[in-house]
Amino acid sequence: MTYQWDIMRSLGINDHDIRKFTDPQHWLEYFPPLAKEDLKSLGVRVDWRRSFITTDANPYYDSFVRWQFTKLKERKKIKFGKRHTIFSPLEGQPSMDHDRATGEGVGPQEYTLIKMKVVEPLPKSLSSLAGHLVFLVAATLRPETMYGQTNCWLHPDINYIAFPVKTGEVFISTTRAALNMAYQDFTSEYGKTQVLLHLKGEELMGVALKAPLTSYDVIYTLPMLTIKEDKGTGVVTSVPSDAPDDYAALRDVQKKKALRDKFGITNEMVLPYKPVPIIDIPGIGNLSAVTACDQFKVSSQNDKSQLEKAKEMTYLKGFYEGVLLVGPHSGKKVQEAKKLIQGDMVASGEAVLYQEPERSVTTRSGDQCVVALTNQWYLDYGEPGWKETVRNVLKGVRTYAEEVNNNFLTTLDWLHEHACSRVFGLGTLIPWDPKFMIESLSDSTIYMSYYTVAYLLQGGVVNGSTPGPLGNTSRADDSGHTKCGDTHQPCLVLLDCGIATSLTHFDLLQMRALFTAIVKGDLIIMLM
Ligand code: ANZ
Repeated sequence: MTYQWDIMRSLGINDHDIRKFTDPQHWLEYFPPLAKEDLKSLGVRVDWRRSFITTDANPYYDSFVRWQFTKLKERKKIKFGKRHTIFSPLEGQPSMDHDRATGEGVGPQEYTLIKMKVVEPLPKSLSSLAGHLVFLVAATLRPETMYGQTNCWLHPDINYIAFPVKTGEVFISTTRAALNMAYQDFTSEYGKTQVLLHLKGEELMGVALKAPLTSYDVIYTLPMLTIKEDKGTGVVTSVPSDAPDDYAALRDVQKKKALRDKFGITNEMVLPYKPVPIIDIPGIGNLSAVTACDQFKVSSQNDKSQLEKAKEMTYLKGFYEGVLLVGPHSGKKVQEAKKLIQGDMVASGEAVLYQEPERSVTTRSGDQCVVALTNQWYLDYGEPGWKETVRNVLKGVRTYAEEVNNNFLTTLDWLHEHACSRVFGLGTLIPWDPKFMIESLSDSTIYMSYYTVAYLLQGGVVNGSTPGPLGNTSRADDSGHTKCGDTHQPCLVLLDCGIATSLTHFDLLQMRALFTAIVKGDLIIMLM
């Protein structure tokens, strides 16, 4: 492991001086002049008068960002509430892209957790939980297929835990999934799970379960060797009619007596269970996984390459063209039925919604992130009206390549709520709630525009400690308020005084549309 201290030493800084970096401000004073010298020695041509620090160490920039956020707040673009966010338990705050060592761009993935109730009397391995309602909770992206469940998969070598949730019920999942749930208000103490039992998958084989919607009265836990420990809950519900993985694995257990014997699985737990037709896919039929596995001659659950082909054939077509054959939503397209069935199961208490990072996210401090429900200020980028405004602005923007324009449009489509507050770090405090800081990607959305006038305000003094050519009218005083006493003032001053110059510069940068938007105080981020 390389410590920060080692990195600082490798830069040629002695131990005595390294200590000074415990004060975050020291970073701001130490590195900028060195970076400038390095860039100069590379021959980079830079207008150094436009250099500035982007934290509250620089009152000009600080008031610029406070102005921006006050404007957004006034226009009701910033809201407060509990939101799902990628979160570091170690740091106790959301982990944004630039905080991450791995997992840049990774967001939360929602799963439906299917509550598969362990039939009483509880099996021996769970006997200490007698008196509780115990559930194996399976993470699925396909709630509409629950009519076709034939069994539940567990990996014999994975470790699971049993833990209580707020409702008094007991859930069984991997520790990793339980931690995510604990940060999503599942457990009585936020972020904490109380472990009632540690269980290896093999101890849970052949357990009888009652699962929602399936036509089988009782289904059983069976071994699957391809379950991933770092995905979902490690508990997987099996729908062999529509999931090639499930069909291949069920066939394995049905064909291989030795496999059943190894895990104490009796014939009754497996042999009577057949894939149930629940979804018709035009051109493939009503047992799409069976058809696909046959067509690609999938030999077993480990036949990865053929399974991939089988899944490719069924999944996409299933989603867009599949039609449900059973239940109250029979006749509806899968696309439409998915949400309805999910909603029905959540309302009846048979399922709960759960989220986890789409892929592994680790912070720079080495922590594995979870998805947490946290109270935070967030930018409501998903708001349709706001998106429409930006689409309209975009129509007037001439991008050099068509591709750039398309990228903006695609981004607009997926952009949604974006956490913009954090608990610690360097930056600008949220003007109306200074116990939070503005997250440093959120405050960088329109900061490029500051370059156009930075030299007028600061004249190249990076922390703004001496007034620039415009005088010090827009500087904040010690209390953090501008001298004019109005948080809007700095930018008005900035625009009023700098307008002629900045317009030229915006033209130069072909960013006129952006500038127009700033003057109106409208959303800019999507144009960046
Ligand atoms: C029922 C079902 C029916 C599923 C169906 C798929 C198709 P992707 O799309 O790759 O994210 N799953 C869940 N957790 C798993 C784990 N830890 N290891 C292996 N498989 C796991 O896969 C999501 C699907 O993978 C989930 O949806 C689950 O199977 C399975 F026709 O549930 B599905």
